[in-house]
Amino acid sequence: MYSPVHTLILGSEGQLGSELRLALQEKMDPSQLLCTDLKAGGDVGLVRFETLDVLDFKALEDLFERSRPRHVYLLAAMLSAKGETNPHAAWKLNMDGLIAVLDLSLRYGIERVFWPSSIAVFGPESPRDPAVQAGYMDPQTVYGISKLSGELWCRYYHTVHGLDVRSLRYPGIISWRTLPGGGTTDYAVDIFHQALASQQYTCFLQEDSRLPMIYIDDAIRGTLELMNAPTEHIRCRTSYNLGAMDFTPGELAAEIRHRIPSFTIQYAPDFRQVIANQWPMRVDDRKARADWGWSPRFDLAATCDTMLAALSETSSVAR
Ligand code: AKB
Repeated sequence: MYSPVHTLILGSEGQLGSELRLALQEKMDPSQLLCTDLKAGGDVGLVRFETLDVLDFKALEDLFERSRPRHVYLLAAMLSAKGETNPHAAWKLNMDGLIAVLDLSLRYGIERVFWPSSIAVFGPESPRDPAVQAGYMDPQTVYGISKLSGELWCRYYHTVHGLDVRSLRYPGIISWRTLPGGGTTDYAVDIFHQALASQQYTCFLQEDSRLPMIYIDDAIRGTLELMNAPTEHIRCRTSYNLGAMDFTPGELAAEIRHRIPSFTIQYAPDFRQVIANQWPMRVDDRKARADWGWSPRFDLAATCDTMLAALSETSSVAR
């Protein structure tokens, strides 16, 4: 039996969830934070943690009943590349999980819900440079279809039921504490690990494949700024484009080579290239900037400096 908590994170041990947990742990009384995931991840300190499958509706319902959160972050999802290898499982997790959480949030009077969308909502016929906030969308991956459908469900629950659900379309997220799992933008994380471990990397995207990206600190800050913004400032109830930087594997490799001169890269594009070709090169995030003051802080150089310093530090601690 739990006493009520302020914030519930569902999917707290993934790339985004684990960093959000750390950020919230610093900002609030840890006893007010409840985290769940399919399996335990890192050290959660004083934060309460339960293993939970968001597709287990009874368990989810029981969790809402016991913890009565005010804010809920639903971060459990299957990403683009993994989703293409198991489309039905991706659809089930990404859709059924969302609708269950939206229903329970209504029933338990949750004040604010956060759900992540992605640049995967765009497709080959969408404007790519930049992707506009509201335009033609034709996602070709199951992940992208689930994200676009999820955005419409979020807006539906807001319009019809008044649920305060907020969302961001994340670009590729670059972080060092955990590895991303199953995305098309994962190369931009793996490359740093390999650059330090073996000074060489074989990239699954081609040299000139430009994609929008964001450093994790900006992604977390943006998420919390969106969640803390006054309700009347949230004028987009599907999901906000979130821009930070964009680069190609070739440009990222060159930045790494400035810092590790022996670093080399080869290119061996695989099925993820087809996905990357359909995604935007840049995003137009003027709506997020205008509505709730979004402004990124990390560019490519700052991201490289921070990633290499953090990963060098963690590998020297491990030695
Ligand atoms: C992926 O590559 O699938 C994700 C995303 C951009 O949503 N990182």
